[in-house]
Amino acid sequence: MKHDAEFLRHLYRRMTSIRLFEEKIGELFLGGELPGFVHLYIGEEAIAVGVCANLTDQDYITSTHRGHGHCIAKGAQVRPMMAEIFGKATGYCKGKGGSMHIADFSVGMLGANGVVGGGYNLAVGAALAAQMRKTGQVAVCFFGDGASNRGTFHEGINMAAAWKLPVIFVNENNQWASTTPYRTTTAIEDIADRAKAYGIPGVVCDGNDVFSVIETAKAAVERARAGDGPTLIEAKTYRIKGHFVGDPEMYRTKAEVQKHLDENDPLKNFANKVIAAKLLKQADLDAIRDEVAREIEQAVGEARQAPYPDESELFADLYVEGVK
Ligand SMILES: Cc1ncc(C[n+]2csc(CCOP(=O)(O)OP(=O)(O)O)c2C)c(N)n1
Repeated sequence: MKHDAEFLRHLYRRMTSIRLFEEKIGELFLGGELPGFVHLYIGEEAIAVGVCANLTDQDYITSTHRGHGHCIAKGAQVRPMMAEIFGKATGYCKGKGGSMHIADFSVGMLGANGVVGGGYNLAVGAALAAQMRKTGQVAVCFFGDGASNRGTFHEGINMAAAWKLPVIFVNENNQWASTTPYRTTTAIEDIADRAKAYGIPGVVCDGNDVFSVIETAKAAVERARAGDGPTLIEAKTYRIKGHFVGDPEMYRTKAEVQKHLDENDPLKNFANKVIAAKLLKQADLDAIRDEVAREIEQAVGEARQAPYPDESELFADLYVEGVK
């Protein structure tokens, strides 16, 4: 492992922020404090953090209905995220977007998306803009295994491949699309194999190992920046929590979930590796966790106190005004 301690701390801080943020959101939702629906990213932290470790604030990502982790990994702040999920005026979208529409353009996070498969062509469009402006930016599209069976997947990848756009398609294969297991909807073992049909590289990585994701995404980002076009990455992982908070999960056993949690938890994987390699100590990891937990508690406290958006704001921000 050739990463320095500062970088490793950064990775752990981001993964832990996602884990603790999501645990807190689950608790608040079940406590009746949050409106709407929430879909948690627990167990998939290594994918967003590993991919985004290769990006700058100028690069773009598009996200899914399970988007909190993508936001945090790209550098969005937990305070306006929390406020947004509470529906408060201090949130990223002034409380009018909620969990599935958090965006932070200042760090290139183009938005979570309630439409499954809705991110492909936003990413392709962002990549096309980058190519035309010759900025060297790349765009990453995160999407689920269920979303890979939508027509927009094929349209988006085909156009990106034909035009050699700087876009990376990152499939988070967590084995489930709502209540449907992957193998009952998809005949092939690896979604990455579909890349062949578009003449681009298709790579499988271990989505529970942040280092595997970092290496895989690094090659794809370099290829995109060099003008050689897109890559399809499939990060194999598992959806630890229900599809949404409150999902009774009648479609799988608790033992199956526990097995994955015991064997493949990306945070435990990370801790075991860095401690065994004597790069960080358990005390370093505990200190990061405490710091993150305090930050999230503070975000909850502030979000609870914050006002709801004013009625006069109801139709504000529906259309962009004053584009120069
Ligand atoms: C176009 C569209 N079809 C259906 C839905 C309902 N829906 C919401 S999430 C979901 C499953 C998505 O599964 P996957 O893409 O594997 O993502 P995961 O939830 O596993 O992260 C479905 C069918 C939707 N939101 N949008």
